Parts: sequence; C-alpha cells; structure tokens
Amino acid sequence: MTANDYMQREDRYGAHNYHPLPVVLEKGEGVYVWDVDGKKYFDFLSAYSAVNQGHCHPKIINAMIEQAKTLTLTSRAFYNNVLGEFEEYVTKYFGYDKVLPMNTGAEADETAIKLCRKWAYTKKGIAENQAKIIVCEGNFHGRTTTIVSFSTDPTAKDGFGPFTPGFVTIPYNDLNALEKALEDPNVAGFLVEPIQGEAGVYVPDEGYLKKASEMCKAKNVLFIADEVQTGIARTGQMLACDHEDVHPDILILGKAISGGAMPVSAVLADDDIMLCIKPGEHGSTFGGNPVAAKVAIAALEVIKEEKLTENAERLGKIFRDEMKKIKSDRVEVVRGKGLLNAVVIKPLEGKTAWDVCLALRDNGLLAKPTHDHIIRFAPPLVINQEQLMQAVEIIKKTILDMDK
Ligand code: IF1
Repeated sequence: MTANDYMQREDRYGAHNYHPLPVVLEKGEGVYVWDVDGKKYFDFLSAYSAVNQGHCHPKIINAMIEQAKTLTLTSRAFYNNVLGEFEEYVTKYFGYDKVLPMNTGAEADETAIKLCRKWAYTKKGIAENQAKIIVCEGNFHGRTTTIVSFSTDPTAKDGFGPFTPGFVTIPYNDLNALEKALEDPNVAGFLVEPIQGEAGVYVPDEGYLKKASEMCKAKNVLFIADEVQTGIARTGQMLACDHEDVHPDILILGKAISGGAMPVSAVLADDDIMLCIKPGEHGSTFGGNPVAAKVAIAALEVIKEEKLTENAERLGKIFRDEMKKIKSDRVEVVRGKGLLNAVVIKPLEGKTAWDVCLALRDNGLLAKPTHDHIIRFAPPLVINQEQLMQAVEIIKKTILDMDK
C-alpha cells in the first residue's frame, strides 16, 4: 500500500473529525517517527504533549507488556494489587492526599468539575444547582458536551447544544476580571490552564497564577489547574504552576502521565475536597486499571530519572532564542515556556502556517498549526541539544527558502 492508499482508506471508513497533515506514520522511537515509506522525521508535536518521554520508551513499554500479560482489568468492583501502588506513588509525587484515576483528559476535567460542585454543596454551603465555575476565554479542556458548553471556540462548540449551565467566562490573564467574577458568592471554582495550549501557547503575565490562586483562596473558591498539556515537565517545571509556587486545590493530569502509551488521566486533591465524592457517585470502567497504573508509574519515574524537566527548561530557552534569530517577515511572534513553544506565522504571498508545516514535513520535521497562523513546536522532552539544533536548522531553512 502507498501512503495515499492509507489516507484514502481512512477517508472512506473513518469519521472526518480531523484534517491531518498528509503523512502516514508507522514507527516511533525517541524524538523520531518514520512514515510508511521509511522517511524519518523529528516529531515536534509529541501527540500534543502526550509523548514527553519520547516514542515507545522501553521502560514504559516493558512495564505495559509485563502487566498486560498478568492482569489488564478488574474494574473497581474489586481491589487489585497495583492500583494502590500507583495511588501512593502519584499522590506523594505531586503532594496531595488522594487521586481519582480516570482515562482521558476530558474525563479528568469532567471529574474536577463534578468534584468542585460536590464540594460547593457539601462544604461551602452553596445552594443546590447554583454552583458556578469561572473559566477563561480561549480555554481548551476537552471535547465533552459539558466542556464545550463553556468553550469560546465556535468550531468546538457550535451545533452541540443544548449546553450545560453554571459557567462564567472571563478574559484570560486578567486579574481585574477575575476579581469581579469572584464577587459572586455562588462561585465554587476557577478552572484554568496555566498556559493556554490549544489557543496558541499563551503564557500569562508573571505572577498571574500566584495572584489568581490567592484571590480564590480569599473567597473560598477552588483553584483548579488543568495541567493535561502543560504538566509532566513540558514547560520546564514538573507542573507549569510550579513556576509560581502555586499548589492547585484540584490538579488535573493526563497525556504524558502515561508517556503516550495509553490513555491515563488523574485528578488530585486533599481529603477535605476529594472525600466529598462518596462510593458509587463517580467512576469509569477503565479508570485506574492495572496496566494504566504500572504505565503511569514508569512514565513518571522516567521524568525524574532522565531529568526531563531540567532538559525542557534549558533547551526551551535555546529554541526560542534560535527562532527569534530567523530573519523573515513570516516570523511574527515566538512565545512559550520550556519545550512548549509556538511561532506565529504571518501569511505572505498566499502562504500560511499550513504551507510552512507541509514544507517542514518535506524537510523532515512534523508540526501542525493551531488556529490558522500559529505553529506549536513541542518535541519530546528527551531531545538533546544536537538534535534540537538540527531541528532548528530545518525550521530556519524551511522558512527562509519560502521567502525566496
Ligand atoms: C483534540 C491541544 C486540543 C488539553 C487540555 C484537556 C484536554 C486537552 C489543556 C483533553 C486535550 C488535545 C485534544 C486533541 C488535540 C489536543 C489539543 F491543545 F493539545 F492541542 F484539542 F486543543 N485539557 N488536548 O490540551 O484531553 O480528552 O484529549 O485526553 O481534541 O483535537 P483528552
């Protein structure tokens, strides 16, 4: 089969809910992926920051294989010998009393929303069904109906109504707007991405997260950090909140908590919040399954053993400096933190960010635009300086060739 055959088969039998870059991948290892024609690429998307530990990391895959040969799923109807090991490991790793394990990031965000509401009614004393959660313009927290109910992106939201009430939208990175919204005594939580990934890697002002968390505390409102994309060392700290020493009341993790081997997500909180959900009030068939538990332990161990947080911090700075040196009118803005970066591409002579990504693909590097003009560059955190500089040369050459 040719690459086209693979793409046509997907077009014929698969839902058209994505518009992938035309490349067909069949192998991944570390920072590299190979297509069906054997061509090698730098992966600069990392499956939207799920593959922080690099493709098919042997420690993670071996953990997965061993557990998969032993016991894959018990459901939570019974105990098993592995879930508690993960629960103890991950709660001590991030400094919380308890964890509620789920599968996808959206499920974890939904869990956090339910937990916040339950806490509002049982602990804060908000009247039933009156709890409100503050969210930000430009948010991305997943694709469920409740989550898109508070999306400000028409593409993600239009046509999926009726929507779930109970959300108040304010501008991102705007403490005055947050202060006003917090005046409402029915506000139970503030759900925020420490850096807005999908919106185009928007890094808020220094001190925004710290001040926002303090304002929430002063109003007995839960600070809920969605670190599905920014967590697990991606931004040069274990959590993006760590850049400002903010300890969220509810922490949401996903993606790279499994190193991209399988869907694993988690919600962490202390007892006074987490124990508001009683037996039988929430759950999922696969949440906390033994394979996920072992994979997540291995994935989190890799982050520390290979010092990926420090690597992301150091190489991210070099990457942004190199991007800012590109002498091209196409490069409008370079922004990011750690190895979560974005370059805003000015459309010139009819060429857009999409065309840049097609040319990058031809030159051996895979990335994808978000919101038309923004290219997110997020390689696996295992990338070394030599590989990073090779990738930088590809990006520079691609953009400068387009200017000719
Ligand atoms: C798509 C990007 C989108 C997330 C944050 C929760 C979730 C995500 C901060 C939900 C998921 C993925 C979803 C995927 C593309 C990608 C993405 F921002 F990463 F680029 F969409 F905006 N919180 N982000 O980023 O986690 O349920 O997917 O496991 O839906 O197209 P999920």
